Amino acid sequence: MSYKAGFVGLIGLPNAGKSSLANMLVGEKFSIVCHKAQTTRKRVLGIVNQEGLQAILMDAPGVIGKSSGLNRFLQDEYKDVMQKADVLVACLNMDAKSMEDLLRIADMTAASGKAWMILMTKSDLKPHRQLILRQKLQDYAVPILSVSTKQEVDKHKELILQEFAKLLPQSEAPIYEEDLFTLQSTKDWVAEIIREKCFYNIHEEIPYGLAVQVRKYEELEKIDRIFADIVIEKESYKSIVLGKRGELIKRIGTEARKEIELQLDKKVFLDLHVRIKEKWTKNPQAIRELGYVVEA
Ligand SMILES: Nc1nc2c(ncn2[C@@H]2O[C@H](COP(=O)(O)OP(=O)(O)OP(=O)(O)O)[C@@H](O)[C@H]2O)c(=O)[nH]1
Ligand SMILES: [Mg+2]
Repeated sequence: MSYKAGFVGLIGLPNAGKSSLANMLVGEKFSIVCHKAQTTRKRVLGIVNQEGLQAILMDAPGVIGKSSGLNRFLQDEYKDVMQKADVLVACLNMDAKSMEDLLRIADMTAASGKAWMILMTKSDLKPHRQLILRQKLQDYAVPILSVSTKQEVDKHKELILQEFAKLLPQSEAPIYEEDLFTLQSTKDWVAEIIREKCFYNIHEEIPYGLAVQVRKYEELEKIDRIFADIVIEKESYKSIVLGKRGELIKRIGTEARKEIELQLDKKVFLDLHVRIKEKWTKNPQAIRELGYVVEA
């Protein structure tokens, strides 16, 4: 029987539901999700293994038109994902502000010259829009599916994987071991979970200039001891991140710890510390130091 394997790049606007979709397909939460735009920064790889198929999903940042500082990294990162993927999925979210933005994503994906397909994400929202969009997209002559991560998940998953199996290249064998579902290290994953809890709990623009770095990870027999920094770009943000009597950072720590413990199935001690790195999102060297580097 023929075997198919390769990399699938998820391309869409910020907040299009790419990470939610990736988690749904993999069946594990390997990529963080938030209602705020620009949650995903560095690409995260998740692996779906099925009989005759290995799809390596590359969850990328959303497509943005800005190109300085941290935004420059986000732009370089999705472009690199587009280049490295075997198959591209244009994720067109039904709750996007404008239809033109969605058509632009489709055009951009088509222009790559790669095998691709369209997924209309968040299909539980605005059903009327789906019909109009479907008509406008017909000329591309690529598969179009609708998907919601909130309804009929198994059905959607099966249909999408069937399309991947058609589009991905033949391969002699799986590219990665079949019992892996992500290539992210525990340390990086933990930093992402903490960043997700910051995104949910801290308001206004602060999360966009916030990074998390795990300083020390001690794996003991009965407990993992994790020491992490929440890095912000302005001194004046510190009191906001800490909250009254340190209540906010405590809540962030508790939420992150609970999720990490659940996933690792182990007790965790989590120590969070706020560190200020003035204007790091505008400083290319600081951006790199915080791990935002497009891999060669
Ligand atoms: N109604 C509805 N909401 C969804 C669906 N999928 C995702 N969402 C929500 O949409 C928001 C954004 O989801 P993400 O998966 O973080 O989107 P993303 O495209 O990865 O966003 P960035 O990483 O910021 O580019 C979250 O609040 C999700 O809960 C869906 O199928 N239906
Ligand atoms: Mg994302």
